[in-house]
Amino acid sequence: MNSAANNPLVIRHDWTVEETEALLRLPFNDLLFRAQTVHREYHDPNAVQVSTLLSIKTGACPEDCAYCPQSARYDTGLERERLMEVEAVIEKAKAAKAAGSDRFCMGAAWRSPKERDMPYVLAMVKGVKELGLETCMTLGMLDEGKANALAEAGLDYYNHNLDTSPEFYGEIITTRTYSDRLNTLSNVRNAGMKVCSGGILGMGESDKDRAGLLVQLANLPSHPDSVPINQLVKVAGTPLEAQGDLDPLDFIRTIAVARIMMPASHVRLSAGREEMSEEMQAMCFFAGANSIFYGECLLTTPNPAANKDQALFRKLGINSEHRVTKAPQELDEILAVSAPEGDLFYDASQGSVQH
Ligand code: SAM
Ligand code: DTB
Ligand code: SF4
Repeated sequence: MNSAANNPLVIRHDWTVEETEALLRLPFNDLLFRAQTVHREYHDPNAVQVSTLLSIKTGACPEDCAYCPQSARYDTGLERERLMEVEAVIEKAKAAKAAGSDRFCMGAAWRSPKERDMPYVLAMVKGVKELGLETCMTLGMLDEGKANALAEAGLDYYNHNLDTSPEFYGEIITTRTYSDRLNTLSNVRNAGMKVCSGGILGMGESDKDRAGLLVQLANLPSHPDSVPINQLVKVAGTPLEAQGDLDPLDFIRTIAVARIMMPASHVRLSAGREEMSEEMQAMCFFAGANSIFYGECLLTTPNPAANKDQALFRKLGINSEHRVTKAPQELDEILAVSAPEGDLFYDASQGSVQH
């Protein structure tokens, strides 16, 4: 091991699968202590970034991702929908902002966006950005041209997950390769957008596969700004519908190791929260998760209701991140456009719920 490997606070890009597996196997308390120590060096321990998802084009996807309710190959009873109208997307973004979200993520069930879709998608980016929200999209694979067009329109983040280790990947998806995914991430990075990339746990992968995924993410030329860790949502009709349950402690361990390996990134406790207890989510935050999807729906499956998340934040003394990072006049603007009847997130520094 070199000296950088001995300093847990250094940003590294030379992780090995073996040392990552060793981190995953640490005694639980040692692992969580280490993750929390790193977390506090790089982040406010009581701030969580809040994103809202919207499916702008649902179902009938040509890909065969074994976890996905939107693949045309599986009968999941999902009603397919065309690309939404730009105005309807802006209305949803306004509602997300009023509910206290600070990033709006738009997802499409595409292999990659078609040329004819681009004008609409670019108009969505511009319109959502004008509301003062951060923008994120996940539209499938991007070539250089489309990545540049999205960046020029002002898209802040692009989500494209590696999903699992290179070794396990072929068990889950056959219609696009691991290097296709790495190429898209490289096009996104080169276009100057922030990268959001992570994976899914609970698909039958081994500890070594979890380590393999984290190594791929942490050894990218720069760490993804945002790392979503999803727990598989088992959807009837998909090949993974009867997959056995993941041990919650293994999920928390993986969050902790992601935090240690990518100290400055936002690690998102993503899909699967609907099945998690408050205690488990609290453990995930302690292990270093500092971002969530907020709002009653992920893309097509349920997520905890907004008031449940507000109550959880209040119990844990957690603030939505924009409250602590935005300049005071910006915060005033946010409060001014918020629906007066809706509780915003608890502001722990004030000790009361903000209206
Ligand atoms: N079609 C685009 C793509 O695959 O890049 C964008 C949308 S896709 C639904 C975005 C991500 O959602 C997937 O890469 C996967 O990691 C996650 N996802 C999809 N279905 C899921 C499920 N049932 N449980 C957990 N995560 C899921
Ligand atoms: C990510 O990693 N998780 C989100 C987002 N990126 C696009 C999607 C989760 C989807 C869960 C299944 C569904 O709701 O369709
Ligand atoms: Fe299509 Fe994306 Fe679902 Fe795969 S994850 S089937 S690419 S929508």
